[in-house]
Parts: sequence; C-alpha cells; structure tokens
Amino acid sequence: MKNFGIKEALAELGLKKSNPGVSTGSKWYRSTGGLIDSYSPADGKLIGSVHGGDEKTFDKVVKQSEEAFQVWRTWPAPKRGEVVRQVGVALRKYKEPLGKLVSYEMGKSLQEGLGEVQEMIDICDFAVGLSRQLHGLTMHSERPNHRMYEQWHPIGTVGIISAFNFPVAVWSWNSMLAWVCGDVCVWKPSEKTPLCSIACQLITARVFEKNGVPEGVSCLVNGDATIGQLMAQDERIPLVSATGSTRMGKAVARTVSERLGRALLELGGNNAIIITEHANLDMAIRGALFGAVGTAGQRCTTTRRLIIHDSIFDEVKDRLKNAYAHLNIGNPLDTGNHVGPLIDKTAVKLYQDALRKVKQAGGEFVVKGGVLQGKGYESECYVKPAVAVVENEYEIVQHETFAPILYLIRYNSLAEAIQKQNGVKQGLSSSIMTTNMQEMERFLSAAGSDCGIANVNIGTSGAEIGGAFGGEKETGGGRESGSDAWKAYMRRQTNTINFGDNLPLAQGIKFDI
Ligand code: UN1
Repeated sequence: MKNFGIKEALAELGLKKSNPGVSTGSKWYRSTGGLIDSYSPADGKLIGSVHGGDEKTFDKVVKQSEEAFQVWRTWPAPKRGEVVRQVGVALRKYKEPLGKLVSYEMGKSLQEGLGEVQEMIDICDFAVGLSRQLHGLTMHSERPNHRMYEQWHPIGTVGIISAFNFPVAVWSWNSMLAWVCGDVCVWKPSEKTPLCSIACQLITARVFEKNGVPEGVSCLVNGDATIGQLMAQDERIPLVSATGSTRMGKAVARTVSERLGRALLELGGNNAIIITEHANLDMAIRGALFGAVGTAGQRCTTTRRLIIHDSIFDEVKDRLKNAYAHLNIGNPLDTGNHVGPLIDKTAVKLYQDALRKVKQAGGEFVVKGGVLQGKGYESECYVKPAVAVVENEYEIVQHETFAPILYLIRYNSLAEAIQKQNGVKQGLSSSIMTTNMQEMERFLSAAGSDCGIANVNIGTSGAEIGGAFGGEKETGGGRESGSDAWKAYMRRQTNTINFGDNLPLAQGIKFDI
C-alpha cells in the first residue's frame, strides 16, 4: 500500500513510536498514567503511543503554569503577539506534515487536514493583530474631576479540552487568543488524536524557547476523561474551555460552576439548511453535499438536516442521489477521495444504530448506508454516506449522530421551515439557500434562526476564524475564535479615578462629619 509520505511527515514533526504525553513547554514528563495507542482509522495501523498523565503530573503541570503566569502576564501584549506571530510562521513551515498527520490520525481528507492547519495559521494572524487591540471603554463620570474606564487583564491558567474531530485547530483558537491575552494554557487533547497534540506542542515549544517564554505558558497533559475532570474541579484554573459532546459539556459545566469558575462550551450541533423554492439549486446541492459528508459527517457544524420546500423536494432528492453516487470513499490521504473513515469502530456502531433507528421510525432511504469492506477498508471504519426522508420529530433526528447521515424534511411555509430548523435542542449552525430577499431577512431576523451561526447561500460548516464561533441551547453558549471572543479569556476591571481635592460620593449621597 502507498505510504503517502506519512513516515516522512512523522519524522519531520519529531514524533516517535513511543512519546511522552505531558509537557510544560521544553520539558517533557514520562508519567505513570495509562499508555494511549493511536491507531489510524485510515488503515488501522498503530501510528505511535503516548504516555498519558496522572493526577500527580497534572498537579505539577498546573503549578508550573501558575509560576509561568506570574511572568507572562507582565510581558507587553504586543510582545506576546510577536511570539504568536512566530508560531504562525512555524505552522506555515509545517503545514504539509501536520496536515498529513491530522488526516492520517483523525481520518479527514488531506484537503481538510491542510485546511485545519490553515485555520491555525489564520488564528495566529488574528491574534497578532488582537495583541494591539485588547481595548476597553472609557466612560464619563457623574462626579467632577473623576475619570472612569475599564481595562482587560489576563485571568490565569486556561484549561483546554479539545475533541478528536478538530485535533489541532480548536486548540489553537483557544491558546493563541489566551496567549496574547496574557494567559497560560493547559491542554487536554482527545485520547483519539494524541499525536497531533504532541506535534503542536513541539512546534510551539521551539518558538517559545527561542523567545525566552517562561516554561509553563504552553502545557500539555494527555490522558483520559479523569484529566478533564481534574481540570474542571481545579480552583487554580479560572477558565475551562471545552469542545465535545453535550454530555461531556454538561459534566464540565456542573463541576466548573460548582466552584464558580468559568466554562466556555462548544458542544453538539444539529445543523440544518433550509432550501427554499427560490434557491439556486446548483449551489444548494454543493453546499449540502460538503456540509453533510465533509469530515465524514464528524464536524460539529456538519449539515444533518435539509429542510426542503415541497415544490422542489423531489428534484433536490434526485439530484442529491445522483451527487452521492459520485462520491469516492477511501483513504483520506489519497486526494481522489472525498470521504474518509469514521474515527473508530465505536463511531461505526453508532452510525449503524442510527440507521436502524431511522428505519424503525419509518424513514425512507434515498441513499442506503452501510459499512464498507474489502481492499482499502481494512480498518473497518469506512461507511457509506446515507440520505433518508424523515420527520423532524423522530427521536433519532433530534439527536446528533457523528456520522454522514443526512435527513430530508419537507416544508410548505417559511415559518414552518424555521420552526423545524429551531425545533431541536442544539443551536450551533444554520443556513438558508435562497435568492429571495424577504426569505433571507426573515431567516436572519429575531424571529428567524436561533443558532449562533446563520448563513445565507453557503453550507453550515466551514466557518472562517474571523467570526465568533459557537452556539446556543445545548451547544453551550460559548464563543471562540474571532470577533470579541477574546473577552472570555480576560477579566474586566472598572477603574474610577479621582483627580480632584474633594471626595464626592456617587448618587449624590452626603456623608459629612
Ligand atoms: C468543530 O467541528 O468542532 O466551521 C469545529 C467549521 C470549522 C470548525 C469546526 N471551521 O466547520
């Protein structure tokens, strides 16, 4: 079988067969936590192993991060930005091997793997600019000779829990912003993609070392869910940013709020595209296709539902069927393939369960799913993207299945379409395909989509880093990446300064002796 240059990529990134999985920057710790074996879903082969952390090493790492914070917060923000700029330069240099590793360890197509590294580069650039724009407001005081303003200060150690589906980009959204803000980071990556985290840590550590960044600004603790739990309950970690399932997010939120810490949550989605009778159908089909099968349906922004106007329902159905017939499914490193494998066999089982439930509920398959077998599919993680006509109310449709299953739902009025689109517990991303201005504006109005992301004439996935990323309801309410998401990584301080010779009280209160 073709190697696709994986061996070379691993060597270039400095990855070994066995790797320590805990680090405070340039220092690496071989701890007594469990060994994590990373198998590629592309070919089922063992890529390498990572030594996970335990409670003791976690404690040591957090202590080191606290020490680092004492120094890092005193660096001028633009100087911190300069370091992040250099991380962006290093990522440009390693874009190809890192993109390949993402593709091989996670299973997304090479194009998407490279895109993910590009997303990291983009957020670095964004963070560099931000490092000179951490603006507060000034206010007019009601008292004479007084001045009021607000400023933003770093908050300390930020815990980052990331998911397998974006094994590098989501960490970078958090860490690059946190760093320019003056925070320090402890990262707990997914157990399914530990090697990606090691590669990122190695790239960052070299840049940090060259710039004399204190040990502990960038920390990594590989491990299982117990590391995430330790993070959630640790009072030394004022902010925990968690990406993953709603179930995980609820557990994190409960624990963090118990100690009045802050949680930034980016959880499940159940994203829909409304295709109206005024849609450009060529665009609608293309948008739906990439949205549904990109990353093999494992993005939190994946298009899971198409809500289609009755008058064009059959046409959309037929055109989708035709488009699905042209999909190449196979090794994600082979650029001729559109769809790679699911992350592991558990995911395959969940996919099969979902298909069964669709059938039981009365769904009608337009494109049948199934697990692929034979040459090229030895990992047993490859599945066929499926399409089914369903009702929005089916239990299984209400649920986020992390797999390429697309549900088709019929509507008659736009109000009904919006009501169906909002009629799920999740609230991440949404789109409308229309060339009609009224439909577009209604969809975007306060009575329209209830999601954190609402697009027009593009799919639900593939957001740019410049906007705030996240969603409402069970998606968790957090916003990461662009816009003013940086504010979550800082504490706001209101300052009132008296430059007069008297001490007048606010609200006109008299207190004379
Ligand atoms: C995720 O699936 O957790 O908008 C993140 C997108 C990507 C990020 C997805 N830029 O699809």
